[in-house]
Amino acid sequence: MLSNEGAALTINEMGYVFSKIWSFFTNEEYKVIIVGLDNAGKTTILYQILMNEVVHTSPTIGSNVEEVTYKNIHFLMWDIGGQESLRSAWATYYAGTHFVILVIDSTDRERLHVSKAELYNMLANEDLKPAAMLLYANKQDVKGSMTPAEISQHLNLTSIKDHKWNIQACCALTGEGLYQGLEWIASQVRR
Ligand code: G3D
Ligand code: MG
Repeated sequence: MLSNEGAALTINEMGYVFSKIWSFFTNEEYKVIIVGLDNAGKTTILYQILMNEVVHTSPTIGSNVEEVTYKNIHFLMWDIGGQESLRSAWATYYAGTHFVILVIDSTDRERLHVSKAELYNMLANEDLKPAAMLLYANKQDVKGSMTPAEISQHLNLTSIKDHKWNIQACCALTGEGLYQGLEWIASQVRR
């Protein structure tokens, strides 16, 4: 889906579309983990997706971990690239994960290698073997931000053969592109 296409939806239309997409999930429990560097836009994305819905959050797991349950979907979200000591702890959340959403700050060229290292760490983890990877190239509204193609090249995504993956341009502030990413996830569920 390497593109910026797609007219922006209004907030209400987006809420409708999301509820349609998530209705695919209603018969089974799905676990989605959302990771990315601090400041990548994870929280903004999740709340944009779940807007107008009652959201249950449990802030108890840890300071940089957020847990959200929406219908039958369990979202677990944390910052990568923080304290090294926490990394082994994150891996304990991997079991049973169906989807990993890796949020990239497309303006942050300096730290793209950190996201890359974490991506390949996750891909190598046995517990994430069945998981599909959605990458959001966020902050596309910022002038000079890296394109999905550029990020894809830096991360060497085409070398990934043992996981389904997709990179989607987005802007979490407006919601543009978020729907297309979720649509890809839904298409994986329907398979
Ligand atoms: P995190 O949860 O990954 O740490 P946040 O990231 O969701 O808290 O977002 C970090 C900052 O980036 C926020 O700015 C947020 O508004 C901004 N941001 C998120 N998505 C976008 C985007 O698509 N475009 C732009 N321009 N900014 C975005 P503040 O100023 O609140 O810290
Ligand atoms: Mg956050």
